[in-house]
Amino acid sequence: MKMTFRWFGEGYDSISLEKIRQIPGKPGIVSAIYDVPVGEVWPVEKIRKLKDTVENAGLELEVIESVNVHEDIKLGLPSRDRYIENYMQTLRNLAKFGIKVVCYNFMPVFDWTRSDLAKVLPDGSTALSYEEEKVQKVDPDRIVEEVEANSNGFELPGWEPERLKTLKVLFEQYKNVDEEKLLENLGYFLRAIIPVAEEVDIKMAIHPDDPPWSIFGLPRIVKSKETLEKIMNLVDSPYNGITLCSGSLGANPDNDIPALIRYFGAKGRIHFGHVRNIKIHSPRNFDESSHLSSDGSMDMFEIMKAYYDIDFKGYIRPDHGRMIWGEIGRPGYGLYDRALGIAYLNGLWEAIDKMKKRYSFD
Ligand code: DNO
Ligand code: MN
Repeated sequence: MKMTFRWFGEGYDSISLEKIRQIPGKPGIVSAIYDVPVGEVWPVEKIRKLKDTVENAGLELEVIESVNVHEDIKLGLPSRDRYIENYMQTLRNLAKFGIKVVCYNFMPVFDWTRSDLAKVLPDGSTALSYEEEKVQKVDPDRIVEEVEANSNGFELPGWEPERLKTLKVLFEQYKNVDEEKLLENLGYFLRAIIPVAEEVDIKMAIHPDDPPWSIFGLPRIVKSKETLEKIMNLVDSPYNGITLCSGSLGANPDNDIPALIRYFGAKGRIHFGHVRNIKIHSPRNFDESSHLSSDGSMDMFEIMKAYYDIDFKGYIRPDHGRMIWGEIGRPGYGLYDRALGIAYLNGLWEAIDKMKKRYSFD
């Protein structure tokens, strides 16, 4: 297991690499390039600059999260071929700089969705939170106005002001795309890019839908064991793999996270683990909690043990954290709570390792 930390890059993240370097165990960096429009090729010079910045700070960059997929690919429009070509070129460019894993998602229109980006928890910290009732109240035909009204003054990924203008058109286009069609479009994309991924030795790792059920009437295809299995079968290659996000999949209690890790891990399909906890209050209502098992609904020990038992050699990162100790910044991506998450996950790992090796516990 290689522990990592997500960093949004110079000018996009208020947390410096110098601070990240002081997190116990010195995690590797997970990052991306943000000033290239989705669908265009990531230029070699920009990748080199990112790689150099990270390495000059004494850190490693082997994981990209995310190379986003252009909406035309998800919609299956004729223009997708150009964007797929570009995606393949981006993979080739990334490979030149030693990138080993590329995380991506296939969620229509939005990345993760929450109804509150700064819910105040009883201890005074704030967390991302999801309430189904609030989300259901959003009328897809009034999506721009509704999203603006609900966003609490923050921006969610995919909710950028300039993109809001195109939302109505996108929603119209998705009326012709059901889950079957979306899966077909993912298959088309994977059949094109996986041979390139194999050639340049980059493992593709799809991130689950967050939350793992349909919102705003849009199709969702990465939400359970069955759907992941279908995706793995689209192209039977270890390069067609998964980012197993415990907080995303775990929002549906039917998803047994340790069992999923063991199942897809045994097949060599998990390349990246997002390990975080959430507190489920009632079906489809949850807050993101600290990483500690007793603060949420996930058994983090069992999750780490599953990774240990499959002899996981991929990358792990804590996922969203709360905002604590007065920190302000990008919701879900503060320094303190995620650094605590790393210390805790590393602690679990060390304990499991020593119990097994020294005392032969199972
Ligand atoms: C949520 C986060 C996501 C993730 C993207 C991957 O759990 O990990 O924002 O980065 O969906 O493409
Ligand atoms: Mn995640």
